[in-house]
Amino acid sequence: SSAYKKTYGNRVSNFSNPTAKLILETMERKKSNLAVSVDVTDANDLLAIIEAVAPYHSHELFFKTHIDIIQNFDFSLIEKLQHLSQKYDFVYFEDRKFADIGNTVALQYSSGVYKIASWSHLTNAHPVPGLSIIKGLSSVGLPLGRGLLLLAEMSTKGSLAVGTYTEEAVRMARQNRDFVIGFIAQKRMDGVGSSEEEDTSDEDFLILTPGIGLDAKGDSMGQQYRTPREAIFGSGCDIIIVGRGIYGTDSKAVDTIAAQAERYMAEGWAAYLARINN
Ligand code: 5FU
Repeated sequence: SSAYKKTYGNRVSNFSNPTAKLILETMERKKSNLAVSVDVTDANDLLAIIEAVAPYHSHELFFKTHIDIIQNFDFSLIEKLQHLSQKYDFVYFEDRKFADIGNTVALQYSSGVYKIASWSHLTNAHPVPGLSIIKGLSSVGLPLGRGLLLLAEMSTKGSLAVGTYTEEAVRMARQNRDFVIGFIAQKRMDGVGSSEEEDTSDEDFLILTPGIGLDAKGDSMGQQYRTPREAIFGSGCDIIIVGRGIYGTDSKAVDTIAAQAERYMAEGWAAYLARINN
């Protein structure tokens, strides 16, 4: 009954949250488990990369943003982003990594310059403040049908999110299944941190995993890469997050970016097919 062996489509009914359902349905329809992380500082580059990738292959499931690194931001960018997501049928994941008390994160999520809850289907949070952070974010996100991931692990060398910290993150999620739809993690979390009496065999969480690269092992600042196959087949993650592996470190031609996206998309999907057919 483990979600590891199930198709994405057959897992839709494991979730009540509309964003989780949307993600799984989109994966099944597009035959893709690729999230493209676009960490550029110019709004025009962000739009150009989405336009480079989305129309040709339209396999991308997510575009993951760090909206606070855009230097020429104004809210018209959000209107353009929303237009693109409707046109090309993909989902936004603002990688905000909230980490404060419930009251503060509710304001950071709803308000300020970026009004993240108004446009981003999915966002994430560090579990370090405890349940307060889920209370705060769900007060804003749940009525809008948004979803949340907890950072149960990180991809960087020496990450402190290990052991009992990871187990507590999973317990926090288990108590809030209506809003917490999964984790940023390096592996499946089935049964992690559950007591012997607890039956978690039907439990399902989406595992989005960063730190994916086919050509590099890491960067000079502690990032560590593994292949889509290691992540999806080997470790049971559901969605690969790829940034510099696709758009490079210096500006690349549109067709190069599109070809790289296609390459990661194909590797990720092949690893998923190997997993469910194994
Ligand atoms: F939570 C995490 C993590 O543990 N590792 C990450 O790399 C998030 N990330 C993000 O994924 C990071 O902020 C980047 O936006 C992205 C990875 O980008 P890369 O260019 O593929 O290394």
